Amino acid sequence: PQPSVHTERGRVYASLPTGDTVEILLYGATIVSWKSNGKENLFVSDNAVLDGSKPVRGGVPVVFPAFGPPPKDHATGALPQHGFARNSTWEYLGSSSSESGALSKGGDDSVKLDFGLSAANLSDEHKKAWPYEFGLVYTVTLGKDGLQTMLNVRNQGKEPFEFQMLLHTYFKVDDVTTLQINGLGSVTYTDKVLNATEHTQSDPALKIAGETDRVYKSIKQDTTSVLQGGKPRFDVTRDNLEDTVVWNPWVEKNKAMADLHDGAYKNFVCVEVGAVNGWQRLEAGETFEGGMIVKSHL
Ligand code: TA6
Repeated sequence: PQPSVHTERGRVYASLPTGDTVEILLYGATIVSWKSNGKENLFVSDNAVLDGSKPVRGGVPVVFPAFGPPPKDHATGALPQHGFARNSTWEYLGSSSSESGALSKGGDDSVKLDFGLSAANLSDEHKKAWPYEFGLVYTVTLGKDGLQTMLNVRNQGKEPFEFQMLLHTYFKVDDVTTLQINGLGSVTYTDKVLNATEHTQSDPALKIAGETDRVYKSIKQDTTSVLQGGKPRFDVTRDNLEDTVVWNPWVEKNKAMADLHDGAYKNFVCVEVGAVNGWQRLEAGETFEGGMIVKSHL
């Protein structure tokens, strides 16, 4: 049997002969479901807004061209928090399953879905706020060994521009209080819960015991792992990206977010790979590509 892909009502669905599935909204090119052996890997809030009126609270929102609140004195300063990619409608460019992705030997054990966004797809407001000729191609590859996403950024104009990018992944977990995150030991991070002060993590493992919002930077080794109850659950490997954000809103922030249902914080942790430490500069005609490979252990 071959992988199957179909689109309906602004969503693209793909499945493998193994039964693994992925579902992507054209809105934000937001992956809203990735199932391995029938088990959901991604968290989407019960109160998530899915009609395109605001970014999805969950799945894998694409953050571009700025991470967080854009600095007022920067070219991205007039854009919304986390930029416009996650709240614009992308074009579905098609699929291929003969590709031999990094996850598999190609053939029918992987299916690659391509999505595109360019200045032409933007609202007038966003185009005015950031008037650069850019082109994004976002590739989601569902493989038997996991999920790979890559964002290709091209400067199609004559002016150089600066950007940040990040994949704001909400991983579904049984209990955030009994998980640990490995791979960030002795890495320097900005702690946004402690007034954006700089710290270096001494422990090899990070545990979530309260609101957590840390931007780990220039991480040497490329994989961050989430263990649930001491057992490996997700391995997130960065591809040409050096930074990883770990976020959990905990009780108070959860209550303050209308699109995050009560108690939701217990069932997700965001491990977000990106290039968010400073700005990537693209000269006219240049491209940048970065992404992740996620392995789900069941
Ligand atoms: O990635 C962490 C973060 O920047 C947090 O500071 C929090 O703002 C989170 O993103 C969610 O942002 P959003 O704009 O989706 O509500």
